[in-house]
Amino acid sequence: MAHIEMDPQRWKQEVLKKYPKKVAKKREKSIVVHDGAEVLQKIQANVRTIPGIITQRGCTYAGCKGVVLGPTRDIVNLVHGPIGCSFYAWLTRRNQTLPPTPESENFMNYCFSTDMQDSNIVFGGEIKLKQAVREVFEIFKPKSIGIFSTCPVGLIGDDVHAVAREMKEELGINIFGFSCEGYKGVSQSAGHHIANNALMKHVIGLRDEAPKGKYKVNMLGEYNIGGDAFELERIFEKCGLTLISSFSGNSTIEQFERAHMADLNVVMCHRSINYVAEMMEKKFGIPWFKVNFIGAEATAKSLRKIAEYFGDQELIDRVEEVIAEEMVIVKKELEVIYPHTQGKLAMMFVGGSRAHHYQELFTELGMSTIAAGYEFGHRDDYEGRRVIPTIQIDADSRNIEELTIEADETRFNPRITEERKAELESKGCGFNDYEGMMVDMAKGALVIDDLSHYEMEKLIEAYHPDVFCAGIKEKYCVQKMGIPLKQLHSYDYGGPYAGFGGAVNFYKDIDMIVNTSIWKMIKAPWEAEPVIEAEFAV
Ligand code: CFM
Ligand code: HCA
Repeated sequence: MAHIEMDPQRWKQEVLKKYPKKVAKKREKSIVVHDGAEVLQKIQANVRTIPGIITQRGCTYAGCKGVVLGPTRDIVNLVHGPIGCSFYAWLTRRNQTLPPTPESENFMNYCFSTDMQDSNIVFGGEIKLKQAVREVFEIFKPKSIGIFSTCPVGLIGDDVHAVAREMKEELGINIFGFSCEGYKGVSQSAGHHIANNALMKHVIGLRDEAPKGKYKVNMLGEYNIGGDAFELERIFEKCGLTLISSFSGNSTIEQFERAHMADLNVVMCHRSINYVAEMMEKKFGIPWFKVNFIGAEATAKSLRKIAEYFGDQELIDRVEEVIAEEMVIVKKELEVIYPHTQGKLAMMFVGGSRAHHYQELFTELGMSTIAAGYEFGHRDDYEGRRVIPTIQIDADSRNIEELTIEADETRFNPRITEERKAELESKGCGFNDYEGMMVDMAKGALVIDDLSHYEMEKLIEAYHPDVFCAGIKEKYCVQKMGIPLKQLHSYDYGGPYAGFGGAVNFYKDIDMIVNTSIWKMIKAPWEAEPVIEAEFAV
C-alpha cells in the first residue's frame, strides 16, 4: 500500500484543531514530533485521561492483580469484588505457566472471587471475604493467599488488610491484601506500584536459602507472555546464569521469598517493577539495571552487560559462545526475510515498555517505527532517566502509601563496590542511568502518549502503516480500515518473541503480516456507503 506523506507537524495541528480548545491545549503536550536533537524534548505523560476521550488504558486493579501478581502460579489470587472483575482478569493475558508438581501447586487455571452482592455492598463484605479465605484454605491448602480490592471495596470501606492479618493468624499461612481499587491513580501503573509495595512488605526476603550458582540473578518485569520467559530461561541456563526468581512469569511464592539471595536484578519491564528493584537495592544492597531481550541484537547486548557486571572471564567467554551459536540461526532467517520487510512502516501503541522494546525487532527487519507511544508510561520511560534527575512527582502515586525502606543490617550485602560500579559505568554498563524510548526514534517520528481512538484513526488515514501494533481494543477497528494489527500484548496466538528464538518467530510472523495481500481486498464499510461523522462538542 502506498504511504501517504504528511508532515507530522501538520498532522498534529490538524488533529488538535478538531478538539475543543481546552482539550487541544492538554493533548498538545502529549503529542511530540521528534526533532532528532541531542537534548530530548519533554512529553506529558502519566496524567489523567481527559473525560470523553476514548483511551486504551486499563485500571489499577488490572495493573496489580492481572499484571504483577497474575502470572504467579501458587499464590491464590482471591478477588474481593463483583464476579466480573475476577472473570475478566482471568487468563486473558496469555501469561504461560508449567503444570503443577508435587512441590509446587499451580492455581492459575482457577478464578477466585468473593462474588460480592448487593447485600455485601450495603452491610459490608468482610464476613464474606473471611468465609472465602477459609474456603480456599480448606479446599486448596495453598502456601499463601493474596486478596485484591476492586472499586466497591474502597467505596464501602472494607478493610482487606485487617482481614488478611486475622486470617493469617487463624490459618498460619502468608495472607496479604492489596488496596488496588480500580479507580486509584490514572491507569494500570498505580496498580504496579501497589503490587510492588505489598510484595516487598509481605514476601521478599522471608527465605534465606537459594539454589547454588556462581552468577545468581533475578529477572524483574518478565511475565512469560506467550512463553517469553521460557526462552529466556533456556538462554540463561546455556550461559551458566542461575535464575533465583522471575517477577513474575511462572513464579512461585518461594522464589519471591528468596529473591534477596541474588547478586543482581535485571529489569525487563521497568515500568511495572522498578519499585521492587529500587527497594531491594536499598534494603539488601542488590544492584539493578535495565535489560532488553526483545530483539536478537538487544538480547546479545543485554547478555554482554550481565557478563560484564560479573566481570568473570569464564562467563564473558561463555556468553560470547552462546551469542555466536544463536546468531547463526538468527542471521540465516533474517537473510531470507529482510528483503521482504525492509522499508516497511510500523506504528506501536502499547503499555509501558513494549512500544519501545519492540522497535529493536523492527529495526532488525529494516522497518521503521514512524509513530509510537505508551498507554501509561511515565516521562522517564520516554525521556530516559538521565534527563529526569529524581523520580518525578508521580500522578499514580498520590493515593499510594509510600513504604519506608531502610537497609536491613543483618542481610545488607552490597553486591558491588562503588569503585567497580564507577568502572562499569565508564564502560557503558550503566546502572540506573538508562535511556527511554525517544532517543531511539528517528527524526520526524511522532511520539504520542495515551493515544486516543480519534488520533489512532487519523494516524492510519494519513500514513497507512504496513502494520499497527496495539491490543485487543484496537485490533478490529484498525483491521476494518484495511491495516493489519499485531497484538503486542497477547501476541495474538504467537510467541515467544523474546530472546534469539523469539526474534526468529517475530521475523516470520511480521513477514507474513506485512506481505499478505488479503488487506488490499478489504473495503471498509464507509468506503462502500455514506457515513455520519460526529462533531466534537465545544
Ligand atoms: Fe510491562 Fe508487560 Fe508492558 Fe505492563 Fe501491560 Fe503486558 Fe503491556 Mo499489556 S507489565 S508495561 S501493564 S511489558 S499487560 S506484559 S502487554 S500493557 S507493554
Ligand atoms: C491490562 C492487560 C493487557 C490488556 C491488553 C489489551 C494485556 O492492561 O489489563 O488491551 O489487548 O496485556 O493483557 O494490557
